[in-house]
Amino acid sequence: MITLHHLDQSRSLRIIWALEELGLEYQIKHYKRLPTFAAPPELKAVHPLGKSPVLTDGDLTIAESAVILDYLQATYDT
Ligand SMILES: N[C@@H](CCC(=O)N[C@@H](CS)C(=O)NCC(=O)O)C(=O)O
Repeated sequence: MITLHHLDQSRSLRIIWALEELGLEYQIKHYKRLPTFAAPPELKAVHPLGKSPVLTDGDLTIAESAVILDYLQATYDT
């Protein structure tokens, strides 16, 4: 199962767009920004810098929006 670690008001929206365009099944783990607009500390459990987006696909974990988009296209775009 694909899981997108999605932060409010972030470039993670690009990944949702790609997942929808590719017609993939996925789940979203949603993180709300703190009042300071920083990401919440829970995001550090999936990314050492606490940044979003992060995508997991089975045992694979990928950070960086451009790399995630490349991965989705290379793996799932027929
Ligand atoms: N180069 C990274 C940038 C990741 C990044 O800076 N994400 C921002 C949201 S667009 C973030 O997580 N900000 C929260 C924070 O730094 O506390 C990418 O394209 O994925």
